[in-house]
Amino acid sequence: MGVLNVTPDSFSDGGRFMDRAAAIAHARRLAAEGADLLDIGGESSRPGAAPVGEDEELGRILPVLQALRDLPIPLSVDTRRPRIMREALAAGASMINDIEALEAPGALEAVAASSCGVCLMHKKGDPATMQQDPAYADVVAEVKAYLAARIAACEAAGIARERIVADPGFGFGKTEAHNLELLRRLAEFAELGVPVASGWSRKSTLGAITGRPAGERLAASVAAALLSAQAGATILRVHDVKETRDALAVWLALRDGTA
Ligand code: PT1
Repeated sequence: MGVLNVTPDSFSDGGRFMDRAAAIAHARRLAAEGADLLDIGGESSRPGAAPVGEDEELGRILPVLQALRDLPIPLSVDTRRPRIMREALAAGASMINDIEALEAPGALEAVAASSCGVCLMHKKGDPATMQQDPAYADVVAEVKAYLAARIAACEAAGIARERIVADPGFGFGKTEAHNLELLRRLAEFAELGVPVASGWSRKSTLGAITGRPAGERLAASVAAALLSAQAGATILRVHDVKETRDALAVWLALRDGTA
């Protein structure tokens, strides 16, 4: 899953893709580099990010979504808002990626009314404050129980299990130790019975490990993506599609004896 930020304040792209044409061109490049899926976001959710108005978010996402409908890969929209979900689905989105796991009033209904896929992500708190001393007794147990409950809520709302992906939400209300514990035990999330997604790309825990700023976390991001895949994640949310695919190709050649 290639990341397409259509935000002026995104944590690593620094607004370079605010320009609509640039965002569209970048999406085409990610697709050409081998992305199986693109995730279009109009509101940054990195730590400390402020919420964006609904009309502003819609105005960022919809034109890009419409311009990319001819791509041969499905498009996901990263949003917490039911109105944006409905408009994005009407404009051809195939998946909703929600860092709030459809908790907003009306979100379950918006997704249930279509046949799209949905990514349910765990977070503790809101992006503006979520890194202020997050605490868990057992981070894996708590995140897993939350995702299981959200999967059950989806099924009760008429969203079939086959449409659902679960994501532990690396960096969302988690310390470096929490993020590492979740990655170390990521294989346990298979017990949820749905595909697992993982997003480590350029995140601050990789900065803490390597001592590098967001723009220099490529190798660390590829390593985290590969480790996620080896632990069973089948959707990797990444900025650097080409490099991640190469790393996966080496592992898959070894695993499957295809080279
Ligand atoms: C993610 C994800 C996402 N991450 C899904 N959607 C972001 N499903 C946005 C940092 O610590 O992992 N899964 N949508 C980006 N969010 C963050 C969070 C970016 C933390 C940066 C950090 O640097």
